[in-house]
Amino acid sequence: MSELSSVAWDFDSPIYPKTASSPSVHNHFSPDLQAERDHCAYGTGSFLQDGYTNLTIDVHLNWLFLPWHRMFVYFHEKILQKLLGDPEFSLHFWNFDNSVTATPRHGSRGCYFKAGHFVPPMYNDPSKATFEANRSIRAFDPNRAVDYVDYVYNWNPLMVPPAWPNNTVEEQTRMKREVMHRSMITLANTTNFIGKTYRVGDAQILIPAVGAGTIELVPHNTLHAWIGGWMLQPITAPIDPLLYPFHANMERLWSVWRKLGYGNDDPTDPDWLDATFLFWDENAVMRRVKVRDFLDLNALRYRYEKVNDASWIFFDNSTSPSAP
Ligand SMILES: [Cu+2]
Repeated sequence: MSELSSVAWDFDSPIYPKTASSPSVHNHFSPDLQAERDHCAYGTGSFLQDGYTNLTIDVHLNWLFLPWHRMFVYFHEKILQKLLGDPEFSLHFWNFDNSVTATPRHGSRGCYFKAGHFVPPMYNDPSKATFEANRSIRAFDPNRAVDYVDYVYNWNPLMVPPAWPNNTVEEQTRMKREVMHRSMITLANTTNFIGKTYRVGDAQILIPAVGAGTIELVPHNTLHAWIGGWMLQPITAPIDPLLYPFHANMERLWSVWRKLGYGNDDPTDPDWLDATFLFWDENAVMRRVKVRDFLDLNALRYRYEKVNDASWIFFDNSTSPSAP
């Protein structure tokens, strides 16, 4: 996968074929619709667990979040490869966490100019099939950088936001770096990072701060809220093409976390490793896949373009306004 930051993007490379959609009706096509059904089936608590009449299943707010969404993105990518007739096609990732200063500057005020802090232009251009009108106004305003620091932040008492009183660009940026640092490092031992255990017989977890892993809670949940529109609800989020590069970056962040050290490693609990899901593959064959089959990125033939994660990895809690 390659980086999809607003500075590195090639404007002329549509992920979706331009002919596949009619902007006046829908700006997405069938893989999204199938994805919507998959996500709805597993992601809204609409199914009962086997053998129970009162327990539902959900892949959010628990330890299934990261592996299930990796499967989801994987099959989506496979289906697009098939439709495009291009086995080399790969989804981009939108590394919204990239707070390195970008050139050129963005916006009429020329103020928020961090590389990953904007909805990538291809997804904000009404002439592209990757555009979606049903988003919050925030996602269209070049003067408003992505914000994964909002009131939702307070859902987890461990993650009370740092106080940066003057709200300058650099303070905003430092706050975002600190958020990433907390979600990926400070608070991110295996249990906290992957999310709460969730086994057959367990009640669906409904309170984000109770079950979600650190990056599911922030920035994932908060960015869904920031983008708004279809992205506000699991049942509709797959309609917005932005979901896929967004989640591709979530999966990338998981792989970054694994490499950070600190004893970071995936759970070894068989209830997690053998959790099994059904997905349609690129040949319209229903596949039964396990979490354990989606942990080795080499086996999946995934490789991520190297990008700059250093700004939040080495966040040092300094308050110097001149820090990068
Ligand atoms: Cu989801």
